[in-house]
Amino acid sequence: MLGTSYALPVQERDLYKTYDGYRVIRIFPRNQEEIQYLHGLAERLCEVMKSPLYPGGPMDVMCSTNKTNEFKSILNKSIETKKRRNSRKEKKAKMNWDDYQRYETIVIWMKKTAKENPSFIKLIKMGRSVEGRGIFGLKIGNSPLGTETRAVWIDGGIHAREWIAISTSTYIIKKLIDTFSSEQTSDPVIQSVDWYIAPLLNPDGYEYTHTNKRLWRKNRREPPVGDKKNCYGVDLNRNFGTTGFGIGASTRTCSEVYWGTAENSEPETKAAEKTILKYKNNIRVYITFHSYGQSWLTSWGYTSDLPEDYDKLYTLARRGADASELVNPKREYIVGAGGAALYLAGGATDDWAKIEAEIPYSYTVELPTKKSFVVDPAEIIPIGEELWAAMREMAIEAANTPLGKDKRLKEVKA
Ligand code: 0X9
Ligand code: ZN
Repeated sequence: MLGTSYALPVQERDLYKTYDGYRVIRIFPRNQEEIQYLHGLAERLCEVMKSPLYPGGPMDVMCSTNKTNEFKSILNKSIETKKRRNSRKEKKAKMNWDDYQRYETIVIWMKKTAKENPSFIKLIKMGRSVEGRGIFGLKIGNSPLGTETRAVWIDGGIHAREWIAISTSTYIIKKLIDTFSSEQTSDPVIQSVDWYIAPLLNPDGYEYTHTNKRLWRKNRREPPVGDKKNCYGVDLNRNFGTTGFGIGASTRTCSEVYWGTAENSEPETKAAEKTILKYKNNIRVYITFHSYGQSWLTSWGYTSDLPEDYDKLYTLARRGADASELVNPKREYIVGAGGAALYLAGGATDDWAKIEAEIPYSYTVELPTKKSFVVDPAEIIPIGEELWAAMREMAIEAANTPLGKDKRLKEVKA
């Protein structure tokens, strides 16, 4: 075939052409779109020496000296534009529950949602993280009893790697929006109370689990000056200033349960505390989503002693767990006191909410699975549905609980 009239002219041309002052540029296009684009560009300015046989394979382009820079600069510009377009696309990623969402997507959605439903949603700017990310909450509700309206608080994502806690919180926001915004899906029980939801209390840690280390737990506090180990991060669920601070926690910066330099030292802690304290008179039930374990943990967490009102706490938690198990009969939630049933851990939000914010019912809910922090995204909606059913029980109880501080407070603090 070599001797055909087809190939010959090309060979002749190559034989007589001198290539002084030419440069060969090697590029690795990643897909067909890039291969096509490079062909177009190279054929216009230079010459394609070798086309890639597969995406990711090498492509050689030969350019004369005066065209080399032009070729490179057009290529670089187009790479930059593509990067910008992709990052804009990422930022605008639409909220959904088919997969775990990044911080930016969640926040944009929360802001948009509040703007679109001003009659029953208010955006709460709670504060900023160590790295400066905004921490946001939503108040959802019509406050049917004005300042006397009871409320339920929900937070998620204080531990960065517990992604299901964040998706479950945003799923509950979505269900609340559906309930409040349409006659067809309205529910007088859900609508009898206000809902405060902060789905992502530790945004820096969460982003870090997406970009660097999937199983990161703490915030991203830089190591204290002089820390030889150079370890980042405070366990925010050991940083809340309350009875038992320091129990089941560590002074070592590298520890997963490092409590910080002092009680309430972290901006994420302060943001949560400040917001809860503002609404504490109305909040009757405090819930913090964690994973993993499939359990409802009641007070106390810092001691294995049970609180005096344990029966009351247990009964409501069991009602919540039962409601979830009705939605998914295969699931089994365990109910027990954190300190007695799991391990002792002081300085956590649940003890702080009951002791310092004087909220009558306080729970840490360890979401499914039983085995791992890494939960298949296909589980986001089923788990969301289970917890949504449990929230109705919380609303019933909250609506029937007197306002003001927990009657047991004196005994608790003694
Ligand atoms: O250790 C924790 O902070 C929680 N478990 S997790 O695996 N999600 O880290 C449990 C906290 C329970 N509450 C208290 N012990 N106060
Ligand atoms: Zn946790």
